[in-house]
Amino acid sequence: MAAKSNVENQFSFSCSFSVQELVKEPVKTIPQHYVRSDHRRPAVPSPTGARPNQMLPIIDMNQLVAGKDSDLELQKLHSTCKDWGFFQLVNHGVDSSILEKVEQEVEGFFELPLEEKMKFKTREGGAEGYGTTERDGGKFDWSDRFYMTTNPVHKRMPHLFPELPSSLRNTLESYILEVQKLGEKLLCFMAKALKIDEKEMMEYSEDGLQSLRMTYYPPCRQPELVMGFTPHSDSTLITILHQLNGVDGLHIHKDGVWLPVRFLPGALAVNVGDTLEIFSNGVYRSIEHKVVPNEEKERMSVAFFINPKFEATVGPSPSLINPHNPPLFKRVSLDRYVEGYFSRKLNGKSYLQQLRIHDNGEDNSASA
Ligand SMILES: O=C(O)CCC(=O)C(=O)O
Repeated sequence: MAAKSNVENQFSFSCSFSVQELVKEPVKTIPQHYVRSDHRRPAVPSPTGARPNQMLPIIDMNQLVAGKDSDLELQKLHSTCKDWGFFQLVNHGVDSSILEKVEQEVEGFFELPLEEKMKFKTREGGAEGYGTTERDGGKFDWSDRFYMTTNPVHKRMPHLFPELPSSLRNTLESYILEVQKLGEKLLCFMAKALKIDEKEMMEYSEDGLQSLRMTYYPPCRQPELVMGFTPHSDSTLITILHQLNGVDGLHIHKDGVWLPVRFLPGALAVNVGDTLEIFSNGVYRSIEHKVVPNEEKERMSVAFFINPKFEATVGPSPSLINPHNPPLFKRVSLDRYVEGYFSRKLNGKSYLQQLRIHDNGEDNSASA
């Protein structure tokens, strides 16, 4: 058999590193390392039996802050975090010009030649940087990502955020300031609804660990065979998601079924993460979600992850715990919690289950 030429080698290397590169050539057969085993495939509704995507519940930030029915809106926020763990936020205060700029800049980043993007590639054993992600069973998600810590600023990897093209970096800096403010406000409203002192919530989360992921999902002719993003819940307090170009694809796991969801143009999606489920002692629920690629269109998103501060202990809020409401989760330092999350392959809510205290009341946090 003839040896592969350099060009062929280069092409197969690029394709194994980037799905975006792979689809630049017409893909006749989806490579096996993207094809999920039968029980891990997304259930994609057939076009004839397709149900319209479910509209996520809407929370109006203006109503929460100053509306005449702000108590009602707070109640709605509370019940949505309990029942859905996912909502879309309107009148969120992030200027539409910033949202549009983020869209342009992130799109511009993914359009860069591969060798430019490879300067940011994920390093051996690390979680941060640019690349595709291997999942359980050696399969890869049908997406390219760029994940990085953004706060505390001294935890930013010197070869990632500071080295981004300056217009992307400046745009992300402006966006981050906006979503940080928004996240703080939302967490305070959630604390209020949970009857936790807002000061306690602020002390827990202010200037906390924050990170950002930009994801590019190329179109896929056979979306039923692949996974754009493997089912998972976020390890965060909350995540704020900007679906950049209005192409749907997010599915959430609610009441035992996967629901494809859609948002209003300009809305931001917010979801409860595992640490908030733990902090609220199980009152709020983090929600498993996944992404199924679109058959014809590319999809892009930016997720902003808000976590407790580094010195914090992940555990139920002390002000919620009493003899009638014992802790449902173990306590573990944020460092160990994050390390545990990233050292496992993503698998739905399995990490959260590990932190659950069993019926015998045992709190063996050393094993978490
Ligand atoms: O792209 C999306 O809609 C979801 C992304 C996501 O779940 C993540 O980045 O953790």
